[in-house]
Amino acid sequence: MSGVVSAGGHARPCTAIAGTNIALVKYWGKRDAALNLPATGSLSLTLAELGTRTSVRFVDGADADRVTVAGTPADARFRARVVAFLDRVRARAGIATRAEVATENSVPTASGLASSASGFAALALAASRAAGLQLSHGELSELARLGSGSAARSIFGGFVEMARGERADGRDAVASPLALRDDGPPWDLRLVIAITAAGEKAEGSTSAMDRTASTSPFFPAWVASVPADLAEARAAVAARDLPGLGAVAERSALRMHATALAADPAIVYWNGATVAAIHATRGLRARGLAAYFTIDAGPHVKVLCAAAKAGEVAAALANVPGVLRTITASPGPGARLADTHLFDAHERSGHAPGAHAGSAP
Ligand code: 2P0
Repeated sequence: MSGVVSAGGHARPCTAIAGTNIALVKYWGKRDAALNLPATGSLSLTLAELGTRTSVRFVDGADADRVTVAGTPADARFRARVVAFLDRVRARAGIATRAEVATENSVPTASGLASSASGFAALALAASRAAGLQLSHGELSELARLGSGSAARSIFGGFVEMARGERADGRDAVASPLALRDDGPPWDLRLVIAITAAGEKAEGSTSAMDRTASTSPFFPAWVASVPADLAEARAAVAARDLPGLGAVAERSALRMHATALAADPAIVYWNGATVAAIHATRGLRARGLAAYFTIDAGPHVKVLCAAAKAGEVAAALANVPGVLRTITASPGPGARLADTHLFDAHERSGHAPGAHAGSAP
């Protein structure tokens, strides 16, 4: 296919925005590494404020892919991941043209929250469109999954369920949005994130989940436990039942970390402030405030609560020794196209806009 490249050599740029997502029923472990197929399903909430904007254009005659992050050339590891992903898009579109990719994260620098979920969701949408492909949401989710398992969920907004799938080719390992009952009360939720350390996480999820699967004696029990958690979480979302959803979320996060702690060598993502924030959240609950924590592959603690209680939760977490700051995020939409291309901004100003920074996809 050659129609994507104009006579001037630069194809029409496509830009996509995606929010990151936080799993309330966790994904931890793969059933196939090559196709990045999860060992279990998962269930998440897509966020509005924390995400990625990515612009892609295919450039006729270019001899290599060019990848920038916040206006600066990407490091070799990140670039290799993006190039491998572009290769999949090119193969699907039947083109060989190299691309320019400009990406930036709306995540505070050094917060450790820069996300491959929003990164590969935005890249899947922007790169496929720039290559002339019109993929369905399900196809985009499948494509995003090949970049990062959690990215499959960020194609959709709000509550999202990722299917484990049964097929060897992964066509059914895709996410889909969870519907809320139309006749229910408004469900205005927030996620208050307690930042408990600066900088990158200790070990990336991919290697940590692989080691958990191959060495943790608890891994089979973890995998067996997830379908019941998914069913319970799905029902709690449908019923807008915050205590019900929160109870599953805490259980899922603790079981995920328990199975990782039992790997050899052990995977310990928590620090002292992580544990203190867990206790603070339980303390809020003992005083009647419905707040529920989850923890990902890092030391930060993310607390789900009603929007009206987010200020109180943030204040309580900010008082926990070792908590550096809090960020309050709202539920957000799925991946979407945008009109403002990063190339234009970077070419005009010579540098990235200061409001966006980050170091991961
Ligand atoms: C999740 N995490 O469900 C879980 C919980 C972290 C803890 O998905 O190897 O970057 O690229 O598929 O998606 C982070 O792992 O891993 C993750 P890969 P990914 O959100």
